[in-house]
Amino acid sequence: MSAACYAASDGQKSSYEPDHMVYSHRRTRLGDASPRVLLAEDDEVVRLLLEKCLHGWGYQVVAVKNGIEAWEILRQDAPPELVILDWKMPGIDGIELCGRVRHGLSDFYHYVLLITGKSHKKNAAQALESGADDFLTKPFDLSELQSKLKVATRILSLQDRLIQAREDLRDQATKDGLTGLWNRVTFLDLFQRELGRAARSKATTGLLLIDLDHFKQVNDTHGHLAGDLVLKRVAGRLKNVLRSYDFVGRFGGEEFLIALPDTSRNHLCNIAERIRLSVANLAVHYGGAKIKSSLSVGAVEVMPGEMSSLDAIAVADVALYHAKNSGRNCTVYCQRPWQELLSSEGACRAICNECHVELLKQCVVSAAGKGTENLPGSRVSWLMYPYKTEVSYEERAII
Ligand code: GH3
Ligand code: MG
Ligand code: MG
Ligand code: MG
Repeated sequence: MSAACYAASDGQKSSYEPDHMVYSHRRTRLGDASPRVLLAEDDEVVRLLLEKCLHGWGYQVVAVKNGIEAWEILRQDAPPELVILDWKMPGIDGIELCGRVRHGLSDFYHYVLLITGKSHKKNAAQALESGADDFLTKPFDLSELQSKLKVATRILSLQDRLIQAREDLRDQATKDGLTGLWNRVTFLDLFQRELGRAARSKATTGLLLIDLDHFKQVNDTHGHLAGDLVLKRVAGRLKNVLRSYDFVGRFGGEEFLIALPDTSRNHLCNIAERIRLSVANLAVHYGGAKIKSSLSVGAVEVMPGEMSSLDAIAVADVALYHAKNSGRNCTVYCQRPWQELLSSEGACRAICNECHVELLKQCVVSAAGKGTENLPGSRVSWLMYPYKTEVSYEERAII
C-alpha cells in the first residue's frame, strides 16, 4: 500500500500518512551548527584550495570534480543546500546545473553561487537568469567569497525559520494539543481519504472507537491534571500498538479513533484487544497515587465502498455503546449483517432510533475467551443483525 510514516512529530512511534496527504513534514536544517556546502569545481588546485578554506570557515563540504557528480549529490536525499558551482565543467556545466536545481529538484531551496573566469557583465546576467543566486568572477578574493557565503547562510537560516513556523502552524491545526494525536478534523479527513483509497483497491478498513471507562472519576479523585496525564499516557499506548500505516486521532474528550487500513477482521479484533489489555495494564503515577484505567472499544470492519466515514463511526459508536453496557473494559465488534442493514437504511437515522438500538442490544453475543489463545482474558463480543441471533462456532473462533 502507498503509505508513509507520519504521525506525530513528538518523537513517538510514527503512525500513518497516505502519500497524497498534504501533511508531510519538511526537513529543515535548524539545529545544524554549520551549513553543508556542495562544491563542484573541475580545476583541482582551485577545488582543493576552496575545500580547505570552507572547512576552515566551519562549513561541512562535499567536493566533486564535475557536473555529473554534483547532480548525483543534489538528487540524493537531503542534499547540501548551499551550492558552489563552477561554470565550465565536464559533463554538465554550472549554468545547466542551475536550471536543473531550480526546476528538477524537490521543494528544498538551494542557494547557488556560480563561480567562473568569465567576467563580462552579460555573463553575470546569464548566470542569475539561469537560477544562480549570486555570481563570483575568478580570480576572487577569499574574503569576498566568505562574505557571500555568510549572506547565503543568512538567507537559508531565514528560510529554515519560515519552514519551521509553517510546520508549527500545521501541527497546531492538525494535532491535538494534549496528546499529539491527529485532531478530530484531520482524522476524519484522513479516514475519508483512506476509505476512498480502500474502495479503489478493494481493501477492507478497520475502525476502532475507544472510550476510557469512568474517566470522570479520575478527574474527580485525582484532579484534571492527573486526568490529562492519563490521556497522554493512553495516547502513547495506542500509538505503540499500531503498525506504521495505522492512524489514530482524538475524537473528543476521552474518546479516540483508530483506522487500520487493509485490515482483516481477525487483526482488527486482535489489535483492539491488544490496545485494551495494554491500557488495562497501565499504571499512571501521579502525586503518590497509582491510577489504573480501562477502556471500551467499538470495532467495525468497513468493506470496500460500503459506507461513508461518518457511517462507519456511527456503527462503531453503536458497538461502543454495547461495550459500555456489557460491563466496560471490553471490545464489541460489529458483525457484517448489521453493517449491511445500516448502510441500506442510513446509519445515522438507525443509530438515533432508540428502539432499534434496544432491539440490537438483545443480540449482543458474548464470546469471552473464545479463540483468543494469544490474548488471555480477552473479552470480545459481536453485534449481530436482529434476526440472526445465533453465532456459529466459526464466527466465534475468528480471532
Ligand atoms: P464512561 O465509562 O461511561 O465513559 O464514563 P466516563 O466517566 O468516562 O464518561 P463521562 O462522559 O461521564 O466523562 C468523561 C469525562 O472526561 C468528563 C470530562 O471532564 C473528562 N474530560 C474530557 N476531556 C478531558 C481533558 O482533556 N482532560 C481531562 N482531565 N478530562 C477530560
Ligand atoms: Mg571549470
Ligand atoms: Mg466519552
Ligand atoms: Mg468514558
